[in-house]
Amino acid sequence: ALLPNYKHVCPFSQCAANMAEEAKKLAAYAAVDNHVQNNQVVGVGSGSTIVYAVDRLAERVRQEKLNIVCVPTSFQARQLILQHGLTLSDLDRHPELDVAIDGADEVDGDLTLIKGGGGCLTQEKIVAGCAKHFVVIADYRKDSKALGQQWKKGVPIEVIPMAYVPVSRMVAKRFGGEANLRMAVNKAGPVVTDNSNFILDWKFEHAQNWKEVNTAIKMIPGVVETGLFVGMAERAYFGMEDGSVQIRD
Ligand code: ABF
Repeated sequence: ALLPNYKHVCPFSQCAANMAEEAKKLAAYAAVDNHVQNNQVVGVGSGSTIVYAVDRLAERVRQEKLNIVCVPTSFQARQLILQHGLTLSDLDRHPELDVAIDGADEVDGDLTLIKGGGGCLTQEKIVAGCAKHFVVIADYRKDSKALGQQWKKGVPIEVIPMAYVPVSRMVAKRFGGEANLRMAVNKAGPVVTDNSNFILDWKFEHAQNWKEVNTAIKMIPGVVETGLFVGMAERAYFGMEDGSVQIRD
């Protein structure tokens, strides 16, 4: 069921937050309804939008008695799958997925993505790369003409811990801007990924050829993966402020 209309009962900031949540839900439900069928292996992304997708997936599995196997992209996704009583698998048993559904931090007009705001970019990219179809779900705030217009925190780069200083220096020297070690919220230490690595957030200064930049950054010793997803997403669903869903192919 749709959330109630909050426009007249809450202060503006709360309205905006509720609107964004409703938009996430609309996108997630549309993607699950359009792309998941019986007897499929489904990649489950990470973040807050994917929570709605897993809700819908579990609902459909229950109601339609679907046989669905889920492959997670993170510890969070694994927990979500288990909490919803869905069938958990992995790439050992299911190296080929029918579809992967995931959120994003920013989606440009070419379906190039910035992902990894939640730090799960490497497993997300691996799972997306194993899927026949990779579908993105997002609210209207992620929709962008050019990367950097919406997501201001930079491109996440997962690095082997001992290499974070040289990688940071090389990225800044070669591509401009600065690449800063992501710290835990309490600043007590660096954020550590599910793969026991660190994250650099590269704040770039201008638009670049993202395919070339992605390849070049990945060649730097110590880089595990980047949050640039180029040529991977086949379709994006955006939940909009007016309650509609926009599709980008
Ligand atoms: C993951 O979660 C990411 O790669 C991205 O960083 C984030 C999007 O989160 P949300 O859905 O909470 O905006 O998919």
